[in-house]
Amino acid sequence: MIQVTRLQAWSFRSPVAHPVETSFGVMRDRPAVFLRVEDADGAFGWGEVFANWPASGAEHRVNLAIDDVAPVLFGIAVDDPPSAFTELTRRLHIRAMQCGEQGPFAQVVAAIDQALWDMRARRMGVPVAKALGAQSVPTVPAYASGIHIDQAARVIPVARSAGFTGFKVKVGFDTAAEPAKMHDIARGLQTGERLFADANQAWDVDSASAFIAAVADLDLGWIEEPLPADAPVDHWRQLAALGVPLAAGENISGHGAFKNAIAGGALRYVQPDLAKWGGLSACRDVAMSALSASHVYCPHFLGGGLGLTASAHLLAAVGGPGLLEVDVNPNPLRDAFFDGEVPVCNGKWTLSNQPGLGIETIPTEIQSLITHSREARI
Ligand code: SMN
Ligand code: MG
Repeated sequence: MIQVTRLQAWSFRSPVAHPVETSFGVMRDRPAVFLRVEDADGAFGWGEVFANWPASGAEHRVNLAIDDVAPVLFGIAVDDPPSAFTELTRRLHIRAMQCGEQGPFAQVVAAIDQALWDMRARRMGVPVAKALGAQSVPTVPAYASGIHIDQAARVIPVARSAGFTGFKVKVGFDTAAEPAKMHDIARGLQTGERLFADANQAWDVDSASAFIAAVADLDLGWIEEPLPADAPVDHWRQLAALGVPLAAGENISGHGAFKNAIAGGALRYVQPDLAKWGGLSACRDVAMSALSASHVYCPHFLGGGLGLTASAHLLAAVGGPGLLEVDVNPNPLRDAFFDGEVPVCNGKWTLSNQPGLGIETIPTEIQSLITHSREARI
């Protein structure tokens, strides 16, 4: 039986020249939380915990991982990551509910799951994608994300020169003005390029319907979270009937909720975030369910280089026409893992063929951005 005998956790914060604005809030720095598991043989694995929100959440997740999760993690077998994910979730369920912190607990468990797969794949001597079932480690399609609609004219050319051919624009700030802006952006696209929109849950069904009707001629790849993730399924279906593909998933958590979302039939693109819930094990289940229901799995991810790499490996493993989300806002906690520039060319992300996630240690250049670090040993 393999057990984790050591858990390390670090939080980071990178200052940003320009806040990342969404319709629900502003990120005034770029946070991240990385975890490292190790077993008695010294085998190790890395994972990333969602830490974008709340603003002070990163350091709390480090403490949660060490004080609340590590003691339980040390007591379970981790030979099989999906079984470990299920058992860890089960054993932490009451404690997470008792403190009303189901989200942060799920996010820490998700990172541990990524790390257990990284450790397992290293033991196997194969990339995580292959340990998850990929026959080869291909490139995966990728698109540029995090582009504020009012910055698109500046950012899209930069993203294009970085190798992207798809661009997701943030909307929901000034809904009445945005359809015209979307038409301007679309006119500036080159042949073969795709445009997407992300409202971050900003609208109700009436304002979402108005926006969708006003951009219906643009052949958008999808409109993401036009409604709150928990809006009634008939509101989602009402929007889907307008004919523009809908996407959601970053704010859906749990096997049951994803099963209902897929069965609801309104989503064409299903976007679980392996750092928010599920890790590789459960998000792989969701991805396979989406594909078998003729939907498309597109991993949501917006954070550091660890979780982005894990998302690329999961997309490579499950396949399908989905796209990897790559935030193009400045973030050294992402870029340091790729020698300063993400590996995208002609709209494709190239995965490392190294064992595991191909990441050995925290890049030197971001170690000065550590805000809190702790460890626990068995
Ligand atoms: C998003 C979420 C949080 C911060 C920035 C962007 C967006 C995404 O929903 O899909 O990345
Ligand atoms: Mg989104």
